[in-house]
Amino acid sequence: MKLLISIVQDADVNFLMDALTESGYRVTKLSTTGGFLKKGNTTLLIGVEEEKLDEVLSIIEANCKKRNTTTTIINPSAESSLLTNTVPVDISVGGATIFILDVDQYIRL
Ligand code: 2BA
Repeated sequence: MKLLISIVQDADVNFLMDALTESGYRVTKLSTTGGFLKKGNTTLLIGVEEEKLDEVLSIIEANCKKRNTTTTIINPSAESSLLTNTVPVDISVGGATIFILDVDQYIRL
């Protein structure tokens, strides 16, 4: 068995969870925050048999979109004035960031 730790954008979560549960997969949703943008995102824990891994990855890919956003970062070469100290950068977020771990044991009591 594998455990997928899947970080997705909040806007994709409901569609993704519906698609996964309708296909018979069990999912746990955690509210999380990205370290770079400091904005909310969602982490899904999905335990899945190895032979179903590709199907789950396809469902995630089909439901998680790439989106562009802008943030500001500190410009280290700028003078200390607040206006010139930050620069805007364009960022592409998503579709999904997925960690796939081997599950040692899966117990439901
Ligand atoms: P955030 O950390 O808020 O990152 C949002 C987006 O900002 C990232 O999208 C990426 O495009 C950009 N970004 C992140 N760190 C950056 C950096 N040091 N320099 C320049 N750009 C940077 P995604 O790659 O799609 O990641 C979406 C979210 O997935 C992340 O939100 C974070 O919560 C999670 N994530 C991604 N990679 C991770 C990792 N290696 N470990 C833990 N969480 C990760």
